[in-house]
Amino acid sequence: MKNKLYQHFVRNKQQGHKSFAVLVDPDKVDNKKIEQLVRLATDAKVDYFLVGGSLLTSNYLDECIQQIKALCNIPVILFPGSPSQVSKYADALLYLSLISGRNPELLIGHHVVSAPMVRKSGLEIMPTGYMVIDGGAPTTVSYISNATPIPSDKNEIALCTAMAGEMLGMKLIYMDSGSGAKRPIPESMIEMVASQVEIPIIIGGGITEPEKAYRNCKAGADVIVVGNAIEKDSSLIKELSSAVHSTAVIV
Ligand code: 1GP
Repeated sequence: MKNKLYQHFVRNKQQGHKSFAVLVDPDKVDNKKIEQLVRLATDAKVDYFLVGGSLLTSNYLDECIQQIKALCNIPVILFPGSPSQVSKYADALLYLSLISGRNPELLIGHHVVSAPMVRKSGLEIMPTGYMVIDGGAPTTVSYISNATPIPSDKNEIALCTAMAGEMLGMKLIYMDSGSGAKRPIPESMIEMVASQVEIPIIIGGGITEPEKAYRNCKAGADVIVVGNAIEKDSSLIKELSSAVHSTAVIV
């Protein structure tokens, strides 16, 4: 099985390098917007594009990825909201299991149904323990997943969930307060999880300021994901990316 990108994640973690990922929702872009986004992302040395959404209504996923790949070498990682969001044009797939919820379909059901298709895609598969954290108001992911998010002040629940995910063999932990969350994940929660989990940790949801991205990295995040804030103001890419990359960590 391919694991080139994952090795990259692990190496970065070992060396204390933090990464910045831009989330692209195919429903919210067109070829022109992608061209602009790719230009800004290349200039800002963005590490990854994540592509997907909790709910996609357009049929633009394949074309969107092909367009990004034609314009740059930034790896494209699928962040699928459903099994239909698998595209062979991407480099890798976050194979998400919603370990913070108790919805069997999102823990294993969808995976069983889509396994042959996922295998056939030839994508690099990254088994990811996906944890939704309460972001102050219902988000698309909390509604669609039909699963209760982890309360944002229950650091121990987050820690035990992430530990269980790691021991079950997940290769990444993605803690997400949902796209456009009112409140991003508190640093204290990131710090607690990072103190006892060795696999790379992705943090996203409601991050709008470079300072918050920086503090999250200091707390132990390995990859910061921003979507919504960049959709509103794409010039933020540069500041967010510099803030993440400026995090000096002694390892
Ligand atoms: C959502 O973590 C991602 O799943 C990014 O969230 O769109 O709020 O940046 P935002």
